[in-house]
Amino acid sequence: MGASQTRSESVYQELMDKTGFSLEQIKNLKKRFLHLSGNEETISRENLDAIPALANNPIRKQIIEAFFDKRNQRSSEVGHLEEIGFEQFVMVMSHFRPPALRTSVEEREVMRKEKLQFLFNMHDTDNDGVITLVEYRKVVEELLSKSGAIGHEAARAIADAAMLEVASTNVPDMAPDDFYEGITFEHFEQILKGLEMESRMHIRFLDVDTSTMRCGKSTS
Ligand SMILES: [Ca+2]
Repeated sequence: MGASQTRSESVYQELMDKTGFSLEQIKNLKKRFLHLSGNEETISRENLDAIPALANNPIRKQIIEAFFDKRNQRSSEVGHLEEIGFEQFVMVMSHFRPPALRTSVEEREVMRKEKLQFLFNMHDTDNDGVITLVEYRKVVEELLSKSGAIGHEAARAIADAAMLEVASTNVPDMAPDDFYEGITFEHFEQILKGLEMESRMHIRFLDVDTSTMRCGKSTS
């Protein structure tokens, strides 16, 4: 018992170093993880699919897939996992961690980039570094078809028009018959420049309100 306690504490320490979460936050995430997995070692897509708060999220599929995307494990591996363990779960969750109060400008910039990369990966499903029109259409169609009020063709037209606008903003001198390959990460950064991503990207559907996570210690 004592030995396993020590082991989990050292695993936690490693996770704290890697993610910037406090011990208390990691322990909270552990509770959440066990709840989601039904006290199992790993979480599957079905486990996340069963979260009621996610049921009506228009990009539920993308959010769930992001948990199994190896690119979100802060390593250079690509591909998809069938199931994720606690450490992998924490690594994904760390993308939603808001900056602590005493975060330097440089650190904020790094966090912002990481969060944007996470969002970019959600759209760039084949990991070729470009969000193509086809990939973009898929997201928009899913977003709009969820409401039921709009047909497939209309959704596609909206996606195409939005993409055209992105293309004309990013490549202003593009000739009419030029082919726009899609949104690169640099373009993506430009598009979302005005957005304060580093503190905005919250996650509430797991009952883990990361916006309050910045106050690591409870005051009571
Ligand atoms: Ca792509």
